[in-house]
Amino acid sequence: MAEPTKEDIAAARAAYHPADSNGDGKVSPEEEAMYLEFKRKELEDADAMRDAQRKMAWFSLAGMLLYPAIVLIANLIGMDQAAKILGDMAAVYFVSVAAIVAAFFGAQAMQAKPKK
Ligand SMILES: [Ca+2]
Repeated sequence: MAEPTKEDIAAARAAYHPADSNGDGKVSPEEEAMYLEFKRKELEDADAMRDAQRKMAWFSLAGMLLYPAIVLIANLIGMDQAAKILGDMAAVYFVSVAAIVAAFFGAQAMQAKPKK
């Protein structure tokens, strides 16, 4: 059997439509409706993901900024053990949260760049 030429591949690509799920070369109204529904879901998912990431970044940032205050409060209300544990955890906690926040803003910056 002959190998498909570049022209064959180009023709197959041109005939292909992502909405044509049964591959008959036509997009029926059902296929179109399904395709649009699928696209809508995709957009909703991407939107929900962005919201979740944004919430997570803000939550991390708030935790980072409130951390010293929480240590102080624990100390003031006499929870010395809690204050000590929080103090011991601080190094790991700050690095982890900084990584989360950096990853979030890094991803945002990458997405903002136009695709080549
Ligand atoms: Ca079809």
